[in-house]
Amino acid sequence: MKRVGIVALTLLALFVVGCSRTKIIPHDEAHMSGSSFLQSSVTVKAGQAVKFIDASDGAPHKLVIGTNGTWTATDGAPSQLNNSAGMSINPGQTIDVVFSTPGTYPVTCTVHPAMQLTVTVTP
Ligand SMILES: [Cu+2]
Repeated sequence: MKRVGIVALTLLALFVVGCSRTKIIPHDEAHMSGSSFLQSSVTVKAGQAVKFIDASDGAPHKLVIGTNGTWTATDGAPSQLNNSAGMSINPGQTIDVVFSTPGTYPVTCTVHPAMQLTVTVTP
């Protein structure tokens, strides 16, 4: 019985260490640093919001639907991102953007053209 307890404790310790080392990003969050997205893709269901999160030590971004810093008009994309001016997001800010139409949407930043994120919207 003592042995089982030791094994359980060891497994629990490994689990805690593993969790603290792995930074798990929720599937609906798009994190940004000063000049990049911290992940390449994000997935939500139609009608759900993607949380765009600019780190507190990040930079102002202007996000648009498109690639290489250039907006591409895209049917079904959220209006905040589907225009040439883009959506401004500042350090420390989080903005929810609802994607209502299933599809695959590239998101880039007009300030930092290398920034690229793929938003997948499932039915
Ligand atoms: Cu940017």
